[in-house]
Amino acid sequence: DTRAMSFSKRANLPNTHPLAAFLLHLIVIKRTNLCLSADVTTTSALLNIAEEVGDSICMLKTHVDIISDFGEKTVRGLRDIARRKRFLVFEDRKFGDIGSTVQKQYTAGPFSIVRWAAITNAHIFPGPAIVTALKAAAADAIAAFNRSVETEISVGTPRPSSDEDDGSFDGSSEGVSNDGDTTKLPLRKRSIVAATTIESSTESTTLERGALDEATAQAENDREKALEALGSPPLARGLLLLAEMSSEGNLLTGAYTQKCIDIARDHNDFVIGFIAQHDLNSKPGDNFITCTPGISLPPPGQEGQKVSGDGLGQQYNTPHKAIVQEGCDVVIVGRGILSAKDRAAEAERYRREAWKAYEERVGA
Ligand code: 5BU
Repeated sequence: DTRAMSFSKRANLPNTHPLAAFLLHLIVIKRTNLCLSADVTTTSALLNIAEEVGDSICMLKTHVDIISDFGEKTVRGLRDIARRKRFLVFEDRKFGDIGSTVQKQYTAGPFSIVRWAAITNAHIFPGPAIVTALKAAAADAIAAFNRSVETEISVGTPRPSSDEDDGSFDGSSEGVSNDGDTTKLPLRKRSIVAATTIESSTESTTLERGALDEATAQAENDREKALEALGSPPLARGLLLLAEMSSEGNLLTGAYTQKCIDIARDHNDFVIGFIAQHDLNSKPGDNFITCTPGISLPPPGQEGQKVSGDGLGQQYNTPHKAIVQEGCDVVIVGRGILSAKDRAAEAERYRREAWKAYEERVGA
């Protein structure tokens, strides 16, 4: 039963996707199961909020199609902050089309999501091919990137040392072209590791896990050391399936939700979890991470007050209800934090509440 299990234990269960394992360890070390929904409309607003609340979150969720000046500056800026503040980037793209189209939407166009978002999400109403198509596109992008790095290594092009590995990669949708621009290849060391990981995943993950266990054990005493031991995120991509929604009258229920779980089980080498309103792990071996939007707290000093909705269909629950009663793992908060006067302090308040609820659930 994953509900009663600590995140570190879950990180070490067999068949845990490397990115999921990384996220679970990161959550434990930073003591945060909070994801910020950074629903802002300019690059500077995005980078400002990421900087302000980065220490309090494990994940930052974007809607890049609302950013009016999205570009290289957005990607690089976010990557730098994520690397420094230690969180994963999740693009809330909600893919929902035939396989061929979602591959292009994932890897091409102005956003090239696969380049910079470790995690994205998809609806399953088009059928399971949406998952296999996105999985194949992610694998291709990573393989193309690794090939270009290998070429580069064999040619012996020197690399700028400031560009360290961080699980993101620059370059075109077809991967990185070896056009001599070394600034486009920020991931040399990690990609060599990742190539090994992809080919012989059992060996390398076992090795890595020993180190990670030590890292999480150290977290209580020395967060910085633990984060250092955790290292960079793996060069891997993960998908969340939309199993349930928070909005009033939504149709993601019953048999539809069940189908989503079946598809996730069939592809747990790519699907790391769900967007859902309650924990959907039910079979032995299930270890999906439940990420839950529609979360809000009454303002400080008005603790008894109920938070209901936004007048546009959104419905809210408290972190305690989502995590303790419903068994959710990561709570996603947008306006609750974004509209606060002191956003860093408010993010900390949400982090504390969500972490306390997790500790209560697992009996820590
Ligand atoms: P809010 O400001 O905390 O209400 O923002 C919630 C975010 O989560 C927002 O970006 C939505 O697009 C997103 N969301 C949601 O609210 N409910 C859902 O069921 C899904 C996504 Br799926």
